[in-house]
Parts: sequence; C-alpha cells; structure tokens
Amino acid sequence: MRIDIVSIFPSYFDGLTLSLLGRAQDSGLLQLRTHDLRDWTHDRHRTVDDTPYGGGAGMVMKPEPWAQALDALTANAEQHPTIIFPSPAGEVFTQEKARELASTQHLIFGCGRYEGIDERVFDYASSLGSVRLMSLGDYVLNGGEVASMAMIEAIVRLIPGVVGNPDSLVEESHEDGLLEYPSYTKPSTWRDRPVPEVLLSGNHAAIAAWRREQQWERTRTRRPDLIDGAASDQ
Ligand code: 6GU
Repeated sequence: MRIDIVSIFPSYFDGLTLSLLGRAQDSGLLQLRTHDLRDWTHDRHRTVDDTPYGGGAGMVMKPEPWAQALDALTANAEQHPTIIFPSPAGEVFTQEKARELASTQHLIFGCGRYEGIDERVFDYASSLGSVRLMSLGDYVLNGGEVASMAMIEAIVRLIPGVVGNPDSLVEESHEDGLLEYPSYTKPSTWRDRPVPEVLLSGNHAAIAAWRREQQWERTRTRRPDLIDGAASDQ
C-alpha cells in the first residue's frame, strides 16, 4: 500500500517510523510519504490560507496549493487513489471502514486546519480519486494531523502480514461489534485481587462462554449504542 500525507506540519508524522508502522515500511508492505503543503505555494510567504468569503472567524485554506499537491501525487499513479480529508464534518471512521480501506492500493490524506479547506477542493479531488471526508467522532481537533495518524494506524495494522500473529486481530474490540473481554496474566493473585477462577480451570468451553458473556456485559454497560448492531449469539 502507498500512503501520501499532505500537511503544513509534516513532522507530526515522524512517529510513524516507529514500531509496527516502521516495520511495515521496512518490509515493503507500506510506502508512506509525508509532504509539506507549502511546497506547492509560489509566493514569498508560502501562503496556504486566506479570509473566508461571507465573513466569519478564522481562515480558510486556499484551493490552489491543494490542487497542485493532488495533481502531483496522482500524476504517475497507476491506481485511482482514495483521497481522505479528515474532518469533524465527515462520516464517522469505524473498524469496518478501516477494513475496507486496508484493501486499497493508494491512500492520500489531506490534513486541513479545522476552519476548513475551500469546498471546491473536494469536488476537484473527485476528478482524481474517490473522496472521503472522515471524522474520528463528535469532538473537535485543531487539524487533521492527529486524526490521520489514528486512521493510518487502524488501517495499516489490517494489511495482511503487518501484524505478526493474525489471530490477535480476530478477538479484539469492534471486530464482531462488541467490546473485547478482560485479560489477565500472572500472578494469579495480585494485591489481594484474584484472577477470575474460570480462567485457571483449563475448561476451554467454559472460558470461551465466560469471555463471550463478559463481552456482552461490558458492551451493554459501556456502549449500549453498539448492542443493536452486534452479532446476536446470546
Ligand atoms: Cl477527522 N478532524 C478534526 N479537525 N477534528 C476532529 C476529527 C477530524 N474527528 C474528530 N474531531
């Protein structure tokens, strides 16, 4: 997979060379490139924003640097890319959407500041790829950088071969619409707190049933909004 990130703060993404994402790049499964939007400006001050038509607070990102960035990043691409603009006004990013995006060949993340990018950029970008405005949830960040990092980590770990043991992808929160079950390790009693006895029983069927019940119980109490969509097996 190829991922291009366009941002006025490209050094935000230095951390993506660490750990699992670093190994994915070393092994050739992921080609990740960050780009400074200001490289596509041509004035002395490398201006990327301007005042909004119609008035109002804050600044709006100018369309021309974005168009030139997207032209450059799609010029020699064999594949029609998916162009993601992180935005609190977008569709909500979910595990299901991470799975869908993990099967694509080329993603471009366009990180705007929260006052926004000139709306015409999204229409222009639609002539170069599949455009998605995506939000992490119902709260506001200062820009798309942190949101892009979260989405990239969620997507890249689902590329086959990136996570060493694929079993660890199966039994985690949101994979089957439920929160994951609680985990414990040694010692069996720690600071007067024992591990649930069933986990020490060696009875695999009883352990599986207990874990499933824990998943449903936590989902009911912490995330009742997920219950209707969860695979009902109990
Ligand atoms: Cl994707 N961007 C910004 N700026 N704020 C957000 C967000 C995205 N998702 C939640 N809040």
